[in-house]
Amino acid sequence: MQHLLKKIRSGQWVVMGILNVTPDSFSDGGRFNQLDNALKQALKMQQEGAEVIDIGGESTRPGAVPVSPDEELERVVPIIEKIREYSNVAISIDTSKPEVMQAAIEAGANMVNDVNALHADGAIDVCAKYQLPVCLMHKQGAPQSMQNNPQYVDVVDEVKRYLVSRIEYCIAADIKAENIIIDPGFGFGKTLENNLCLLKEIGQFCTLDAPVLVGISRKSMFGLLLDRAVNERLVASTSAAVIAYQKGARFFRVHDVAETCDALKLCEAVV
Ligand code: YH5
Repeated sequence: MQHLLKKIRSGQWVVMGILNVTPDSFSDGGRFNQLDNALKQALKMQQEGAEVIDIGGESTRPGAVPVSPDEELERVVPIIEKIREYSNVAISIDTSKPEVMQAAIEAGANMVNDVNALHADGAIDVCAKYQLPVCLMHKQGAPQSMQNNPQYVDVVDEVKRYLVSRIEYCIAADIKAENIIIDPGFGFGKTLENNLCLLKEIGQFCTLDAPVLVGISRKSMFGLLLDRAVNERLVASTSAAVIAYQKGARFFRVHDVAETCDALKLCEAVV
């Protein structure tokens, strides 16, 4: 995984494919719940160009119901083990729970993706112990209520300050600066206007000296802007990735791996 961060720092892009293993997965419709389907989906995304597979066992979509650590573990660990049997693709564990981070890492995960930016008790200790890359994401409020009434004076400034403070928190806990990835958290306690503003100004995050991960794929902002259902947001999602690339972002968390890789190859060819 560290080689991928080097790749990003040298200016090349990396795509992370999303693998949801929640029964209520919003855009996979729970179809990939079975182990074999999850494996097939992971290998397909790898073949299409994903260099990281992000595995999440708890839905973080607005209004989602929280799950226990045990239930989340039972969803993600068998899938990580299964993928490891067949592939060396880097695996990211999308969780906020230290127990899940630990078990996922022991099962073969190479990176922690925490939408809660290591706020949970013990989360930072697990990350410091294993010295793996960790993605720190901004959100305002809890998933259950975050979209009710997001409020910012200056969304870019506030998100930037938050991420800088989380980077400092990690450094103080002996997490190496080179292992820290930052993410403005599109859709997490943000209005459509906030999300568009963050996309427009994503270049400001790229100056913070950490790789910037963009997770905008199929999100509700496209539904609001275009009146498109989740499965009709491919063009907007890919276009947003291109915009972010042109402003300096190099790490993309997406559902549609092949299409995003095509678009990014084009971006890279236009120099
Ligand atoms: C992210 O941005 N997002 S889970 C609602 C949607 C579509 C997609 C209704 N984990 C991020 O993908 N991790 C999630 O339409 C993430 N950055 C990082 N680092 C939510 C999600 C989604 C929600």
